[in-house]
Amino acid sequence: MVYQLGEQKVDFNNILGEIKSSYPHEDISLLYERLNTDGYLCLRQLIPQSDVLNARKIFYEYLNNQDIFTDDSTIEEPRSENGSCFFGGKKEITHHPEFIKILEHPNSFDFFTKLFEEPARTYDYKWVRSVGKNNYGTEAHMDIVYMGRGSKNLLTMWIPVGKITKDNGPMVVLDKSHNHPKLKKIRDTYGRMDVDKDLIKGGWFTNNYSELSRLTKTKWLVGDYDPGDVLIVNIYTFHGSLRNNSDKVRFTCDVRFQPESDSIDNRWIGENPIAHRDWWKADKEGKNIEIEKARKSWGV
Ligand SMILES: O=C(O)CCC(=O)C(=O)O
Repeated sequence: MVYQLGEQKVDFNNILGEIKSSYPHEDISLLYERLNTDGYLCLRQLIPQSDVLNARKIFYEYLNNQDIFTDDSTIEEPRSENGSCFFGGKKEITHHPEFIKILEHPNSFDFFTKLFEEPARTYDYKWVRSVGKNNYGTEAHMDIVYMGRGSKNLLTMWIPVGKITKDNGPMVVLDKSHNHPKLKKIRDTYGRMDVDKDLIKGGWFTNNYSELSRLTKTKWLVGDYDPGDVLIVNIYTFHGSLRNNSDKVRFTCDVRFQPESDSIDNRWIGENPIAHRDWWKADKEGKNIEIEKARKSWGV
């Protein structure tokens, strides 16, 4: 089967691999080890399926009210000519009680409290996304460049809002990339960048995923997801998304967790977080610089 990763068409066995599954009932020290070794955890059935499907219903109705879908759409198979919408910080959807239920589920707090060996805290800001056909969620990046002013123990949790198969454009993670020795120079340059200060367009490192798999000799891992499954990544783990090769719109949301006693990136907390205010303003004014130019100056 052929997939599209960034600008490239790729054979599954070429630079893609199957993601390793983990389960919430496994021993927490084992899961901690696995996260630290692989840079990610694909936790199956962390959140009750019924809660995820309730959020899906709300999101479907919300988008349907904006005439996003074609007439033959159903909640199981939403179709659209241009179904990609980014709802970062859009509280009418991110803070809808059915979304908050899955974004801040007690099962997640229990899990992260065990993992951190102390109470867990989450940003007030949340992200909800839909991705239409022929489109993709993100290019290859590390989350530190967007949220690196606080805890370095911050973890991203990506939540499929419904079933997501490989042809529906799921997230991909570069195996063991969070501390890979071949990526040290990239961590020491790109990984120290702050999009709101350095004003780099997009913030993505590359849309050429194979340059990173060639450099590290590791694969981009991907899976098929049922409602209730989640993917957790370290802030230095390279991740991105497969292109949505299906005609079904992909629904997801993402949320951050960190140890409560660690310092927190204040762009993401409070009633109305400032988020990327400075970066977005610079973008409107055409002041953000291209990543290619920044990479040249960093020598990576
Ligand atoms: O939704 C996606 O495919 C990627 C999301 C992502 O990059 C993130 O949550 O940090």
